[in-house]
Amino acid sequence: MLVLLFSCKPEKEPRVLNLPKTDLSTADLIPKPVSLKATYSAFPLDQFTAIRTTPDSLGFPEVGKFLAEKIKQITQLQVPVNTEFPEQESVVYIKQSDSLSKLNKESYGLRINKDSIILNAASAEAAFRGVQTLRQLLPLKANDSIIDYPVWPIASGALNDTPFFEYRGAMLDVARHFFTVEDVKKYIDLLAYYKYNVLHLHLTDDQGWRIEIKSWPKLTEIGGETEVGNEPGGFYTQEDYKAIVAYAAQHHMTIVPEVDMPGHTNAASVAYPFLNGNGKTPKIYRGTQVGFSTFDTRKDTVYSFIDDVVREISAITPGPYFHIGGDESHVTQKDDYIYFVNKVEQIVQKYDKKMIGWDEVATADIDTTSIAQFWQSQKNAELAVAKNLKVIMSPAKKAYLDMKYDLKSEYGLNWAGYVPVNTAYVWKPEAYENIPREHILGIEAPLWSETISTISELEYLAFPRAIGYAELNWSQPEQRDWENYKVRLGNQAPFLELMEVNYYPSPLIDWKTQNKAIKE
Ligand code: TNX
Repeated sequence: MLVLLFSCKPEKEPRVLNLPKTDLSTADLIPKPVSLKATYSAFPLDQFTAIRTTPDSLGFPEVGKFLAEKIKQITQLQVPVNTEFPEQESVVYIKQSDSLSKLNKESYGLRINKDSIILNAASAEAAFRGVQTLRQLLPLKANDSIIDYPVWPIASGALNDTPFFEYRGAMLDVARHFFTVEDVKKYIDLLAYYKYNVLHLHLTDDQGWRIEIKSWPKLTEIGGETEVGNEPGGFYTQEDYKAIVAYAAQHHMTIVPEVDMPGHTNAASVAYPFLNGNGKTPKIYRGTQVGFSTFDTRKDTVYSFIDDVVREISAITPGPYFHIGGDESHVTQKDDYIYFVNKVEQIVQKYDKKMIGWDEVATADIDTTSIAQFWQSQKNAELAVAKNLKVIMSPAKKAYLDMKYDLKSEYGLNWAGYVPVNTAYVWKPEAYENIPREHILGIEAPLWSETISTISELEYLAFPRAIGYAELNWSQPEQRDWENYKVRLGNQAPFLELMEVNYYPSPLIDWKTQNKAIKE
């Protein structure tokens, strides 16, 4: 009956929708935006919605298509992007704004009205961050009582947003256990939803070498075959790595490749024994001890090898960084270590990359353009600051995703203590251990893989803690609040379950789960 009535109406007659009252200020947004004002109405996302973007080559149309794809996954709606069609009634505009680009390259503003959504963004990158906010506002279930077809009402209001830290990272150790391209893509999907912009891949270690180097094929022929335990290992061909880089770029994320040296190099030395500097015959290693391997730092051939490795990886890495590791070189003499880091820094710079190293690299005479990653030693981090380096914050006690949550944790280590969900969230990265705010690029949360070998185990350790680091990285310090965060985190359960994420159902959180096992 209703359908008939509608089809008789003139085409342009506006719909009469019985939109629900909403309150944008109580939305479960993580990270929390800078400012937000509710107008208590709603934008009806439905079969008459369209997306229009700035039609230029700056990447806006791709962001529009990304949004359409994500809307389709939840609603089955095919929202057209930048196409003409007469029936559009509610439009999502994604526009470049020059005034915002003066603020910060990731700043955006969102106006949600009854018939339009306007996402103003400094850049496509900023638009992509704003699209994540929009995704978080999209109800997972349609409202069927508005009109005789499904409508997903989006709470109306206005929101302005900009990141606190510029470097919002996660690290995945694919060396101790290998993770496939598909696994890495799923991790990227989840990180991007929470506005991460960096994924650091720990590609080499004592137990395995995971990236094809064409000029040194045995690295993966031999080093790709092993991992911790008796599992089969694996490696990325350069094409695989490029696919990861491209997928990350579609999500406005940068890949940081790490080749860990001069320690953590047993797998490379097994493949090419001339590299070895610990005086022993290199043998395949499947255990989890650290600190026994080192390159020979005084051989020129070692540096020509490193030159090839850095050159090949840099050529397929569009991001600005190359991570040289540099941690736990316990069997490298101190002067050899300094000599090594200085030489490798020059190689990295020769290929136009900025060097990142674990905090020990601050003991060498490195350049101010290099970056130290604070994982354990406050002394090294302070040394980095004294040398005027920037610092990435990854203190193990707070930010290590491979630390167990508590006594009951199925996976993880505990050498830096237990890191329950509240410990991971309640700290101030901008005021930690005397490192001045101006030196801090942001938090990176490392996930070492000695105890995990599947994507589901990875998810157990990363989620929900990685969501908390997202908020510490993006939101202003005065916006962070454990009691309030806890509620928003509990409300992530339906999304995480829809994405089939095996998150740890921490008893500290009241999970709004659909999953019976967690409810009980
Ligand atoms: C220390 S953190 C390491 C890694 C281990 C990790 C385990 C760092 C720079 N080195 O080699 O995997 O602890 O938590």
